[in-house]
Amino acid sequence: MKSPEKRQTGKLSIFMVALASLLVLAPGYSLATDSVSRLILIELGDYSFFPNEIEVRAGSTIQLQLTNRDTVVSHNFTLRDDISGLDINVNLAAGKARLVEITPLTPGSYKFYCDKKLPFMKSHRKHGMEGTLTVVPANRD
Ligand SMILES: [Cu+2]
Repeated sequence: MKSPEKRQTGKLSIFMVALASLLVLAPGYSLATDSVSRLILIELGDYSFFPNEIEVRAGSTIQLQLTNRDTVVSHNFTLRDDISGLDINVNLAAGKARLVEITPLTPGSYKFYCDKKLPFMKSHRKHGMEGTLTVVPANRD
């Protein structure tokens, strides 16, 4: 028959195992905290993006908060690149905002633009509504 003292030790070792698993999990949680996505605010309006230059590190997740500041004109944020796999096309009616999350993996320089165009008019891109997303290698300081 087990003594009460032994049973106590049994419970304690179960507790220790539980504590150990928590400690093993802990680094995972802190990693998750480290990789919290960065929020970048981009305003669309007057045939331009502000800012129109964005730099991100390959493999990190970023959130783009896109806001159309114009009161009448619709715009969009288009970024398509077959090699990098980036494929964004977000339409924004006047005054609207949307949040887009991306994780660019391939270093490079990518053009984003507004592809809106009225018949017989220059496209918004030709008006200058264009910007650059630069993805720098993950290990660069
Ligand atoms: Cu536009």
